[in-house]
Amino acid sequence: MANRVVIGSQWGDEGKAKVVDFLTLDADYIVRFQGGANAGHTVEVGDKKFVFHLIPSGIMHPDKICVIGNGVVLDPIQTLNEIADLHTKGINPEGRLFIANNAHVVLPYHSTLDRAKEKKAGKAAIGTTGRGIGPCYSDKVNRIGVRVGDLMDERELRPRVEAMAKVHNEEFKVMYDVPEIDPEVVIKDYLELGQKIKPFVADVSEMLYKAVKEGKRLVFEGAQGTILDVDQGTYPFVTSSNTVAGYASCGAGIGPTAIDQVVGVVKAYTTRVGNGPFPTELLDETGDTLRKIGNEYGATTGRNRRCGWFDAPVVRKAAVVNGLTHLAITKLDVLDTFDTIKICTHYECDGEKIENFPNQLSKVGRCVPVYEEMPGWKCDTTKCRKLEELPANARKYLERMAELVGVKIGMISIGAKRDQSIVVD
Ligand code: 2SA
Ligand code: MG
Repeated sequence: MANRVVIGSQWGDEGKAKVVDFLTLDADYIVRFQGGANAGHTVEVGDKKFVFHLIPSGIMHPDKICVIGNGVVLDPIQTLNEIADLHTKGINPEGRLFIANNAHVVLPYHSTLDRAKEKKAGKAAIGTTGRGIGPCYSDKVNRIGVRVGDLMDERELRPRVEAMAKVHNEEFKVMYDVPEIDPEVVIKDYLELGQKIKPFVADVSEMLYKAVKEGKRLVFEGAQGTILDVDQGTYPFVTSSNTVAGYASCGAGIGPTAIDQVVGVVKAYTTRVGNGPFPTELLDETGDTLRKIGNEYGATTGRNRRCGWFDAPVVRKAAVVNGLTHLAITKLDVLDTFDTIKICTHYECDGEKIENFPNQLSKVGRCVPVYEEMPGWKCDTTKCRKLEELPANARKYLERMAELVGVKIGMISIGAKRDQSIVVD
């Protein structure tokens, strides 16, 4: 049985949670490896809707173990809120939720700084979620961060917070006009929070190493998407972590040999939330229709998602940088009522044909999408459960996507519910 990484192949919100939930059915461990509470993972089971930001959605399955790896930036307050919320829904995560003791902690000043920086940037703002993700990862690589394991021991926490507060108060406070940090307050508050999350804190890599040796099945749940990756995306309009499959290894503290398959989740069209270039964006009625039918509003911030046609160069890039073995196509049903559907097969830029999404921002901005038009299928696909049950035009659309990307389709989703899934052999 394969260990799989599930990755967003576009700009996030591809429906990863639905695919992860489905693949979780035959997995033992579900592992988050990057990002933080900027993620918004929505799962519908029966008539209940669950939105997760930090805790892997696999927690809904009572026999699964959920892991938050060292690559995640963890806000303990948000984590405790999610744990409390799970209890109200009759789910007890104790004994099967584990948080890496070397994951970095998002402190309140990180979100304050995130928002202050965005405000100061004005028109150049990234359009972040304001959850403090960038400042927390900055502190991590700047070697002034606080880690989850530090919260359990004042001897660890005090020097970390004092170092962080010193830099913050001498530099950021002045640059961004944000309040001063009192290290004593942070130490007191976070030692208390540390006691509350203590039952969940573990040496996660050791645990996963054993699990792999015992032949347990792992699903690594990516957050955001490939084109938001800090190296591969539309830099600087990206998130502050590596969102690609390779980071599952770094961010969970396991070797890359543990990974067998990489599933790229692909929305049947494209969306983006936040600023930055988006070649196939539709700023017209068609874009509004996609947003309405697809319910394209941010799960974390409620922001309108920008909508556009399927963009093959974007997903081709995802195939390349993630080594995708399968595609999982989601939200195909959103296109059910369209007369015709456009596919961007490649771009034209400075007189050149471009098939792979460029790394240079201004070049992306100059790319003009070249479209192919396909007839719609104009019928309800939400009740289809087999590939053969899909209308011929829908199958042709899927085939064309797979052909342009060069990766086979393993799964198709035609609705938010768990059973609205088609497995392709
Ligand atoms: P940040 O907050 O520093 O990570 O923001 C940097 C960029 O990354 C984008 N980003 C996202 N894009 C799509 N979905 C995300 N999660 C939420 C959701 C977003 C929401 O599931 O809908 O609710 O608004 C997510 N998280 C980060 C962000 O828009 C910036 O472009
Ligand atoms: Mg999301």
